[in-house]
Amino acid sequence: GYGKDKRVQVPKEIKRLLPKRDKSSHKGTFGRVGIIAGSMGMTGAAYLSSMASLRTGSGLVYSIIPESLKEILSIKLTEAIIKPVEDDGTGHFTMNSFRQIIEIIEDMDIIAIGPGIGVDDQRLELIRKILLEYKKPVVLDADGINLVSLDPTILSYRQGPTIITPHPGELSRLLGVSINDIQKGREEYSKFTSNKYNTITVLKGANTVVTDGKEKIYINSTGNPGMATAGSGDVLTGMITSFVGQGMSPYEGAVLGVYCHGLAGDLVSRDKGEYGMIASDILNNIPYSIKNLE
Ligand code: NPW
Ligand code: AMP
Ligand code: MG
Repeated sequence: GYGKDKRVQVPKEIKRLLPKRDKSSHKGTFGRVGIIAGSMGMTGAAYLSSMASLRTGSGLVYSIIPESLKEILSIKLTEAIIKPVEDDGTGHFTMNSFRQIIEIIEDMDIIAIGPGIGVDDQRLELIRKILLEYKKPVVLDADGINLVSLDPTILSYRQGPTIITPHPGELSRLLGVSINDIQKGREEYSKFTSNKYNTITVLKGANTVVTDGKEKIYINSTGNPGMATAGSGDVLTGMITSFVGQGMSPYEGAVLGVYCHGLAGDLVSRDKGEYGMIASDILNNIPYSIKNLE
């Protein structure tokens, strides 16, 4: 059968990271996650990250989006709860989105912020206020990283854990170091970022690095170049957010997210090869990926 072709050996150090599910658990047990994502033209980023959280086992996923996008995303997202917030009229978050967002995320165990939100001054002020007010774990990705790069001191004031998931281009913007230099010192720049900004850092690309900047560092072995495709990182964001929202520590949730995301990509590659792989294929293989650890 289909599921049987998806079996692989997983190292026991990875397997033991996946929490066992208690028989008496209910959806509240598996975390409420808030995904702040999307803008006009980038509804896919909100779709992929929200669905990835659901596919990774979150009990409740709240997709917090600019209100102009609510019709399209209500159709695309069946299981996520849609939380449209006031936008600028063109499908982008503004400062005016703040009051509603902060009220919604009060009840969340974790938020992700950034996929496909775009960059401007209004959104810089918005993310500054959210990161200051919200004290629980945050996964910061994509335009969330690009915004914070305009004033990195924002990160220094954060209370509560931050997991940052840059690709080399995004880390280059944050640190003001060339992509070339970052690629030549991936582990060193990842540790530097964690120490400077008090983050768990996930530097993406072949052999993704995860580190707390202190004694913990993990170099990933799963994944393949077929994953260099639009939206692939948005899927990872949803996965890490989900694992940490289910109670894993930020570091272990990031490691497990990175491992299972790469494995999902490897399962796609076995089946379809690398050329035709799209992010939705990775998303749809999350269950088969995680099943190898259950
Ligand atoms: P180059 O020039 O290609 O060689 P951006 P983005 C570099 C959303 N999306 N190794 C790259 O280098 C995202 O969530 C929405 C080395 C270039 O300089 C974001 O919010 C989609 N270099 C937003 O779009 C689908 C690397 O980084 C720069 C590298 C913009 O995100 C697509 C590009 O970075 C997308 O996910 C590597 N491994 N990886 C949707 N359907 O809604 C990247 N670079 O300008 O931040 O652009 O990553 O596309
Ligand atoms: P993003 O650039 O944000 O869409 O993220 C791309 C995702 O695909 C990250 O998780 C990368 O680690 C992964 N990826 C991209 N290229 C490769 C590669 N050559 N080998 C393994 N993983 C890759
Ligand atoms: Mg990305």
